[in-house]
Amino acid sequence: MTTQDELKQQAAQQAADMVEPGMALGVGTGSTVAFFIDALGDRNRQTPLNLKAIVTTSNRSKQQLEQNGFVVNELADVDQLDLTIDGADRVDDDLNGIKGGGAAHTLEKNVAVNSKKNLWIVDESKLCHRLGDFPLPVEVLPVSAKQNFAKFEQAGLQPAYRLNEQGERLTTHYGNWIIDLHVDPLPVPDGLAAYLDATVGVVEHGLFLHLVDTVLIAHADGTIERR
Ligand code: ABF
Repeated sequence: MTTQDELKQQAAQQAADMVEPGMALGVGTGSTVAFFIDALGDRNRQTPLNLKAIVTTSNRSKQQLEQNGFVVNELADVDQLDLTIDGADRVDDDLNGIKGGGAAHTLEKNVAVNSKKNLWIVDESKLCHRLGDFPLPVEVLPVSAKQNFAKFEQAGLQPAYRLNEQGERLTTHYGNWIIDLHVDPLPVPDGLAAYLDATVGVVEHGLFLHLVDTVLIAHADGTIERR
């Protein structure tokens, strides 16, 4: 039987094969991306890819890239990325997704929008027809979190602060808090995204709409589907 990790690994391997020499590459975060980084390292050791730049979205990925012999750049050092490879928490039928289960979606979105192409690698457990069964993460400034929370509550978005292992509000890399919204299904993702984009105090939300070009999906039967 193919385990979920083996499925992720197969999709990650295919993604590594899609990286072209000399690219400026974005690399995301998560357990699937971890397999991708090792596969990319193997490929680079066999035949150097001479990547122009590599930007990543977490310290964990950065460390793993460096262990694989890559030099990691900051987004600020790069004009534009050619391709970004990342995972996702949910992907719907239109290739829209939710990210931010690891509270890193602000940097993930900044990397994604500054990349000519975006590729996600997921196993089939991430697929859904409509977004909503995974809570929607919203990173907010602590200074106005109370008012934002109340506004989300009034709008029927069922907000909840994300907590850390100590039961305190989880603080993001940028010193902000995460409010998870619970609306299943999300009736109009574009409308909700526009509402959140227009809400002062919201730093970034985890709706990634019309951003991804290709998704590699590892199915339980061992096939990799490309959408
Ligand atoms: C989340 O986890 C995402 O933003 C990330 O890309 C995703 C995928 O992780 P995994 O591959 O472990 O499911 O935080």
